[in-house]
Amino acid sequence: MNNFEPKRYLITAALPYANGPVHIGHLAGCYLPADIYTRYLKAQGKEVLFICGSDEHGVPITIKAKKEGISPQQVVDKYDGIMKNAFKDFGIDFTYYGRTSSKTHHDTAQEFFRNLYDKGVFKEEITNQYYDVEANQFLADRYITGTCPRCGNTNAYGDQCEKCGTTLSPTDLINPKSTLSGATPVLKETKNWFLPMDSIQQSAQFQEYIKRFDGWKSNIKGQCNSWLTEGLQPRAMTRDLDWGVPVPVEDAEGKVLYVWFDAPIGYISATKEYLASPSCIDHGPWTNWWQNEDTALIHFIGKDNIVFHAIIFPMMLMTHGKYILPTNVPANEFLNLEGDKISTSRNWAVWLHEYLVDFPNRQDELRYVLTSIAPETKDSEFTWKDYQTRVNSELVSIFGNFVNRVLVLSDKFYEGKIPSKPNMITVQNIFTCRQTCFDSITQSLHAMREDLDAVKLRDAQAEFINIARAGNKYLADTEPWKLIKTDEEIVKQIMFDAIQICAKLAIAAAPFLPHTAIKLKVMLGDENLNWSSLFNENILLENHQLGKHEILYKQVDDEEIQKQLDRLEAIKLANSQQPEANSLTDLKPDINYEDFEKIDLRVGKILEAEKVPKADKLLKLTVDLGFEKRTILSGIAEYYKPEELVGKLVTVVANLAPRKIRGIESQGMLLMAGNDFGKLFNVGPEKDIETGSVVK
Ligand code: B3M
Ligand code: ZN
Repeated sequence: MNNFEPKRYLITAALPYANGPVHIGHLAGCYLPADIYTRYLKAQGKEVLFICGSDEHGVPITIKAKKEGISPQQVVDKYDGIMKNAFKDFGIDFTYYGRTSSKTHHDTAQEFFRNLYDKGVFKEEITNQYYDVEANQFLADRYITGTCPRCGNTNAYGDQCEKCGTTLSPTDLINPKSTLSGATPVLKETKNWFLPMDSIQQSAQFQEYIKRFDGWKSNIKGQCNSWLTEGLQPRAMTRDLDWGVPVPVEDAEGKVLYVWFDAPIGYISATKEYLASPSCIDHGPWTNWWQNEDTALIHFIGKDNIVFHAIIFPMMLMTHGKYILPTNVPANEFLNLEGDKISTSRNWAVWLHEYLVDFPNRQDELRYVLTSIAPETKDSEFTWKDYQTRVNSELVSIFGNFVNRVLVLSDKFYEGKIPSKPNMITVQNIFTCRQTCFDSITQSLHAMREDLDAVKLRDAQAEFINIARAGNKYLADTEPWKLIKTDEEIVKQIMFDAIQICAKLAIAAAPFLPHTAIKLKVMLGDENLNWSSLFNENILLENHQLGKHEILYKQVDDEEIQKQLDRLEAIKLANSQQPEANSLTDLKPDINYEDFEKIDLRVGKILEAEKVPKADKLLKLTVDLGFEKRTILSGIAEYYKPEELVGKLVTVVANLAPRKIRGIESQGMLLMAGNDFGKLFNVGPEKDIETGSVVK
């Protein structure tokens, strides 16, 4: 791959499952880096397609449909639009966003399968799969739960134990249960088509291909090498499922393509769709993009998708024979949120659409912070405090402040016109400051470019901020606002320089902070500033009229952050009261009597109940404990209407330390019983007994 000068770049970002909205983990892990890199390539005038789309097949979709009581098609129709809008709002500038439910996709995926089938690539195998007799269907791995043979977690899935992280196969589970009916599944024979990954691994072509890993990021190399060392196993490319692309061969009724077979082909079908669409002009035939060695194919993904993009998809492409193989797979690790894994089902996330409600027009602030902490080599963590610090002390105080100072002074001194430069002799007085500033900027620009080329976007963005830093230092060292009284000529030079630095910032901001870049270009009076002049000494010329200026970034204040923290605290509380599926036999470790005695349980009576604004799951209750009244927040809004609760006797943990949630102090907790099917029931005394009575 060394010295490879691609003619065109095909950038892909993992097709997100259309089963939920987009959160900051998605953005930081995959879509933002892909967008920055694509914008960088385009800025240089390269020919680029940036392809993505909704992954509308697979078990995650069917699970969501079951949960919401709607059809899989309704699920994907709903989320396809939501996801597309969220990406657009944050400036993720896909050339084309497709859907794997499209006809082109079904045709393309089926043709691809048929091609390998006709070549005799697949091994047909009869295996025993779990079957739910009551639900009358084969069970996907995710539809089977049971006890993990490694750690004893009774809630492990057929493909993985989420407690200890072990990869499992459904038959490994002790005491397996179907999540569809609760029945114990039986093994039943079924025929499927397997990709012989074991023998492909041995092929000369694959061995040649994996040499590319050497130039890739260490996290990918590491994961792939460990798969390869263990030895790859044949993997079924078809599944017994009723949602997906039908298997296009005889004797395959009730079977669909494995979602990881069809999804990456989605990149191909989306490319085809785009190139055939009226909005596309002049990008040549799709085969140029997929079947021509002049193309660089780069897959941006999260770490859970590595094996599929770096090993399985390339094996499919190579056995087909006509396709190019990935040039690079810059995968990121995971982003955590406030000390915990991001989780859609536990609502532990910052959702993009919700962020925009609380921080309207502040997309670039989030882009900036997520790039600063991108999990490029290891997992990283988003916290709201850190968000505040980075926005305030970097975007506001360094970048925004520099631009603002320059434009305010230009207005004041020259009515917004770029001053003419004085002769070189006059400039001698500020020679060193100036030299230091421009040396430092040139160095940062070079480093930024190298980092962008290497997809080290955190470092690249840090270099971008260094440019503004150097500009600030130049102003602080020369103090033009003082000099103007004594040395007007020198001030002209300083301000001329400072405006050039603003222009460099406007150009260099474009990949990272696209909304800001446009705004700043308008403020500088030239919307056409472009990458090719980034290294020029003089970008905007004497007498050029600058535009109107405004503040680039607002301070993030403490209340805004507290509001977000309160929201997460409320989610934590609601989650702590959610019944855990299949936790019936999952006992906590023993405690002794003294531990139990520490808990003061009392009978209380609910006097008032109301919803907590903007917290779907929470109710605010006033509870009479006999000796006093308490305010208690409880995460039971999904199970009880406020009016049903008034007058009910409840059991209260009366000595639980108060917690502040959504600005309200909660002074205790109600006991609730939860079952497997997601219901909650109040645990109160059987007969009317006076409030305040001790429960033990
Ligand atoms: N939909 C998994 C995911 O969303 C899967 C990616 C497909 S990329 C071809 O993480
Ligand atoms: Zn386990």
